[in-house]
Amino acid sequence: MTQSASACLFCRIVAGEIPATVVTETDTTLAFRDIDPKAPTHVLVIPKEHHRAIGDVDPVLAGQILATAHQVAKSEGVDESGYRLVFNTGEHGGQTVFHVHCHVLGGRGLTWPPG
Ligand code: DGP
Repeated sequence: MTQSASACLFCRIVAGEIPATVVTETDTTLAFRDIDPKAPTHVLVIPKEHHRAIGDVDPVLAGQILATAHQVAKSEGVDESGYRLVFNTGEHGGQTVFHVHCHVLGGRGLTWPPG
């Protein structure tokens, strides 16, 4: 962790200091709409606890993030048509917010490979 939790954008969303459109939450995770959506469904699922990247998350919490992501796909109605889960990680992965987050993308045909 190179950023203090108090300075972290997503920790501030968890704390209610910065508004976000919350889709769902659990004891350990929060799902909210991306501010700059790249698909009709674009939701971010984060752990409420600050961790920099997916490699820093213990397997139980990682599973909770994935379970919430799947729940979001169902509640958004994209689980049947298909969707994509993405963890951008580090500089080459395109991570810009260093609080681990899972992008849930769906609602249109997504291309491959990514840019
Ligand atoms: P990444 O590039 O994987 O680190 O994605 C970070 C995402 O966070 C990006 O898609 C835009 C989103 N984002 C950045 N700032 C905010 C914010 O203040 N609110 C919300 N809801 N999303 C944000």
